[in-house]
Amino acid sequence: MKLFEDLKWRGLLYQVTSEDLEQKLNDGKLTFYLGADPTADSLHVGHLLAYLVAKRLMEHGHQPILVIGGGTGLIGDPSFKANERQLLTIEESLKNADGITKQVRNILPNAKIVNNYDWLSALNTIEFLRDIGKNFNVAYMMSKDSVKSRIDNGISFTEFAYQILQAWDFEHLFRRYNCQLQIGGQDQWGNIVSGLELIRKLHTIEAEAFGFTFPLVTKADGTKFGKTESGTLWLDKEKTSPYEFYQYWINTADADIIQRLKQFSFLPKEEILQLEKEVKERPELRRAQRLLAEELTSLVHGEEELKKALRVTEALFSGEIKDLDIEEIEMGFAHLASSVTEGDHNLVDALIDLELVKSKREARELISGNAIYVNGVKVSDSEFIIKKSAAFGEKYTIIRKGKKKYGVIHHK
Ligand code: 629
Repeated sequence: MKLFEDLKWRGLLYQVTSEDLEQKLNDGKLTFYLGADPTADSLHVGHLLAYLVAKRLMEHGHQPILVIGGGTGLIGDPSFKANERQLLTIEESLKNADGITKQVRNILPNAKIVNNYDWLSALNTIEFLRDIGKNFNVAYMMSKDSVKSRIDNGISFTEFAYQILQAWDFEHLFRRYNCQLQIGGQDQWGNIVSGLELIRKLHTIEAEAFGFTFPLVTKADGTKFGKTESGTLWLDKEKTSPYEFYQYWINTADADIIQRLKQFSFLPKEEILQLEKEVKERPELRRAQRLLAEELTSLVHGEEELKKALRVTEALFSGEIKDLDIEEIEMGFAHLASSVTEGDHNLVDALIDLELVKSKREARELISGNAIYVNGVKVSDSEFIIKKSAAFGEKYTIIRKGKKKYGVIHHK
């Protein structure tokens, strides 16, 4: 299938700056760019979608430039943000830029990566106001949807000027690398258009430059995509373990899974249509969810981590956790209800501490009723003592109540 048609079918085209883009995209060979500001030390799944769109373009022969916003990150993009941002220190920004550069390189190993701090920090004030600022009309800048709400509620000159910097980036990349296309999520439309207009003013009105945006990812139940109980779904495995990452995708609702496969997976259309049938006929198999979870966990974390995530998933499902190693235990249980103890601990008290039972009596009943497992082994003695020496890595004792309820004892 042609690229433009494929992007459209996958729901990855929201706005395009010109009808001519269809032909350009289908022909291949454009140099295009995508930017991300180092506002945190890791990317999240919202960014992932953007880099996957870049990957699709690459696979059709287009050349990517991935901009790390070391400069713009120090200013703060106000687009669709309700409040003024807290400024990052230079150190934070550099550290964050380092972290996200590694992640970007991991997702798109062959892409060119540049940092806009390199050219934005060289810009002097007179040049900025005379040569660049003259091309921007304030009333027009204020009318953009992305900043409109902030005009009444408060916006600093710093954030207001952000769109000029992003516009200048596009012009800079156009001039230096003949970069003709910028892509981004729908929140970036205003910034992308500013760049095109600047290019036309500084070059010629016919200058061939384009932009397109992809839509915000939504869920059928109206809750926010990319959020878990513990917060944002990060790409950094220290912040979101590969197991949690895998679980997020495997738990995608049937109502959302086909859309998610279209946007996030590289499976061809025919296979996705086949899966659509399967989801309708045999939803209990969750094959579509499994395929997506495996593809993305392997892409972001690699085959080894995917294997561990699968082992942990299987162990938690079957209750057979005896053979997991300490790393896998941490992956699967670190984010669960836990209590800390020094040395050994009585099982009945542990059940109460973990709020798995309401009373000692309930605890004893469950134990004698064979409903309690310690580290994957059934315990029927209500005097049972949990020993630090028998814990996983002498650190974690995993307690299970019934089939699915877990708690963790951390031994100090
Ligand atoms: C300089 C900076 C540029 C071009 C872009 C940028 C960053 C841009 C931005 N992007 C978001 C971010 O950094 O703020 N001003 O978190 C984010 N982006 C990916 C998608 C996005 C967008 O990195 O475009 O829509 C999320 O899906 O919010 O010269």
